[in-house]
Amino acid sequence: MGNGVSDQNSLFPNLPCLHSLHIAILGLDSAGKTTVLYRLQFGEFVNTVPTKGFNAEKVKVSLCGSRAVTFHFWDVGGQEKLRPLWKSYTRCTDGIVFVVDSVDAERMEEAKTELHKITRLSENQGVPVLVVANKQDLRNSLTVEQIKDMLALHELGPSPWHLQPTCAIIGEGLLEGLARLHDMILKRKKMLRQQKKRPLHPHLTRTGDAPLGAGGALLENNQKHKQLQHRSSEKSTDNNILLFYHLKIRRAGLQ
Ligand SMILES: Nc1nc2c(ncn2[C@@H]2O[C@H](COP(=O)(O)OP(=O)(O)O)[C@@H](O)[C@H]2O)c(=O)[nH]1
Ligand SMILES: [Mg+2]
Repeated sequence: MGNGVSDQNSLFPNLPCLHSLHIAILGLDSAGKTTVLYRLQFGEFVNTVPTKGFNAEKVKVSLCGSRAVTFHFWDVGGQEKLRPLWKSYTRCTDGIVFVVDSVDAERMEEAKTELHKITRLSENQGVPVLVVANKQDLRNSLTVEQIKDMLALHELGPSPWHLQPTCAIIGEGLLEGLARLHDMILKRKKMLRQQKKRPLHPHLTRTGDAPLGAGGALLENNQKHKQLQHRSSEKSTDNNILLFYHLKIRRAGLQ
């Protein structure tokens, strides 16, 4: 299997890469998040098991127009008890990929609630969102228009968004969606750079400067994580440390 991890990190594969884009992959359990991640990483279908913690992978993707972009994906478990932890993974994120199961009409309202909850957090205001309408290969999948209405995407507020129909099993629609997300991220970064040049009132903070240190909140959430999961594999411990330093370095780089 080919590995899409960036060359620049090949000597130190676990070191955070400042030039990669931090992307949180969220959505209800069984929507297809991990299938999306592995499809992008390996270029083929990988059978998944329900994600108890999260998967973190750096993947270099060739987008349309021969742009090669390194994404650092954080695919987080979508079970109800794990959702309070999502906000740890969206702190300082460049973008959110929110995956929905297009045949799961019954839980579309629940998906809507979670999507709006996470995008309304103050630190996520304005963060671009790629909504992935997955499992479009299935016969009774809802249409993109129906999903747009059911998720009330027009009410997402200041976050720019794009709704992409996909079939993660064969990878259809994923690169198009990522290209749109990348465009939205670049646009926002440009806007933030311009805002930074303008003087601010001394009592105001800029968007993205979370009042709590990212590391502090993360450690706080890690404790909840342990209580909730009653399970801590070596991989997830390594990944927690990796996420902690990744966010610390990103914040230092942003200041
Ligand atoms: N038919 C179909 N099944 C999919 C698709 N994407 C994922 N699945 C299946 O949906 C199930 C849940 O996928 P998974 O990636 O583990 O979901 P997660 O809980 O969101 O990470 C698995 O059985 C996948 O094979 C898709 O595009 N089409
Ligand atoms: Mg999963």
